[in-house]
Amino acid sequence: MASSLESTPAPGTLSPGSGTGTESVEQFDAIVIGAGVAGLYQVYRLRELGLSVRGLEDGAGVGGTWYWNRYPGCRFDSESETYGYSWSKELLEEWNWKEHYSGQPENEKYLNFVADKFDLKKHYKFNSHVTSIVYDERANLWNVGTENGQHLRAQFVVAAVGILSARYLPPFEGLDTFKGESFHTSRWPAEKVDFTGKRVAVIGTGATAVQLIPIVAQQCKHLTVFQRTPNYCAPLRNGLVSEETQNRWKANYPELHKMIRQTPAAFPYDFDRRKVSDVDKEERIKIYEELWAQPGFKKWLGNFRDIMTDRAANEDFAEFIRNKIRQRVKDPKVAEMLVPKDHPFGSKRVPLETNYYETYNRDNVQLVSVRESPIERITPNGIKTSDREYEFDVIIYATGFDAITGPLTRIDIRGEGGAPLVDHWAKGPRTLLGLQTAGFPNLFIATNTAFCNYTVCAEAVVEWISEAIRYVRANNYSRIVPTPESEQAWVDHVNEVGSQTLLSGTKSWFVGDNIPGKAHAILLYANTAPAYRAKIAEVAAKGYEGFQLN
Ligand code: NA7
Repeated sequence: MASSLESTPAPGTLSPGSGTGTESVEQFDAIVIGAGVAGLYQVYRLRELGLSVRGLEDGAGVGGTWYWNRYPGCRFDSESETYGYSWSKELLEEWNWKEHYSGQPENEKYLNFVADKFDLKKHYKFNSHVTSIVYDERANLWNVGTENGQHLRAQFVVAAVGILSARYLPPFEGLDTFKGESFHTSRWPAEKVDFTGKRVAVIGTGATAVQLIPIVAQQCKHLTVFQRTPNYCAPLRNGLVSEETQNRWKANYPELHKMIRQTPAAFPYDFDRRKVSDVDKEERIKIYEELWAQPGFKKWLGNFRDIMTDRAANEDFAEFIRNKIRQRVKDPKVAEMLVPKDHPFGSKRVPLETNYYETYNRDNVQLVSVRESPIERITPNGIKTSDREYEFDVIIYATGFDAITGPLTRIDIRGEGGAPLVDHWAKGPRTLLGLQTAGFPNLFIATNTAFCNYTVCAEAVVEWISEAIRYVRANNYSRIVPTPESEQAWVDHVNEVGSQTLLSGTKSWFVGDNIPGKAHAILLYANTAPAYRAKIAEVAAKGYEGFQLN
């Protein structure tokens, strides 16, 4: 049975730390976990500082998100020219993006191109699933263990583990009994999956499923989509990049990078300065239609400025989208099932789509609401809901991730006094600036947890961490760690900022509510990206205010 469900541990479980390999211990100045967007750049920067660096990567190659998520239709929802690294002029000159919203195969190629160009692969051990990171207080070193028995030590550890890398597989009863093929979208096989003549189920209708569903529907005999919560999906409007556009980007990258560093979420558009109520209904509809015709997230992040903070303003645009859905889906009953009513627009990540709604007009596609008839179990032949049993050849779990905290809490991380990170974070993540945690000296988190186009803020985070490590070494300190007071102040600030937006009141991975039993806490810093970058720069400029150096 082909399956992508066997290779990773079940949610919440820790892999065994013991291995079968060598007992010898390798020592480095720094260990970087992950070979994705942040990890590759982190290895590059630390090497530039003259540190000995070892990268550890779970996958067999570089790419992170763009290595694992190989499902049909997987692509950027960010504009390609904004997602690429900005730190190498030569790289910007050499790389050509093929599509405005580049697809996974090309994105994986890009990160391989970067890794080869800067000779980064030689620093990595691949197929190295990190299971433990334990602080040795006396030696001021971290012991890092992998599933295959590697044991390494380093003064600094940078966890560039991504925010959406710990897959979530709902603990459905009978999961292992299914006789057909089953896949989680984030552990998709490298070989092409052939759907010809097959009856396929997709569970989930988040950003991943919305990319996948229209493509699988065209290839399979019959597709059944199991939906719990309908989303406000908006047209991606992808296209090929012309030579002229490519050349224009190349000639203007400095200006583009400067511009996206000033917008709220580092995309090439800003919120309208006006509030919804500043403009009369007729004019508003005209503006909404114009936004709708634009590619990417502009309908979300280029909308009126109160759309994410004022429920009534939000409702005005939400109703506009609901009507778009109703216009696109022929069967009014199915259309109404696809119309979101229980949460504000944009309070969950907005899925961007190509022919998503039209897919439900196909004869071979059926939509099942698991709110009305919940999934009771997976059976040898398919899926049993409270209504009936459905038979399938393939089940696709597009059920998301234990976002942001999961990639760290699934590793056995222990800091000062042997204290487990999982306990310290029991009520939600506790960090200073998303970068470090009190009680875990010299352990850095190189993920972008700002509300920000991923690469843009990941670069800022990597640069901040690199400079902090340089500063520690140059000034003959041995450790940097947040004080408990400054960590508490940051947690309070993150909660305060989050509570002023519509994000905190909606069940989603932004607040941990997609995982049963996970603490409800705002996981992203919901301030603007420029405010985040200014804050981390200010802290560094003040000699790492709030951090203890000794
Ligand atoms: P998401 O956005 O978390 O979507 C997961 C989907 O799976 C969502 O529709 C969930 O419904 C559904 N789900 C989860 N558990 C169940 C159970 N038990 N039964 C039925 N349906 C379930 O993950 P994605 O991979 O789509 O996207 C993650 C991010 O990756 C995305 O935001 C982009 O940034 C890229 P729910 O909405 O929770 O009711």
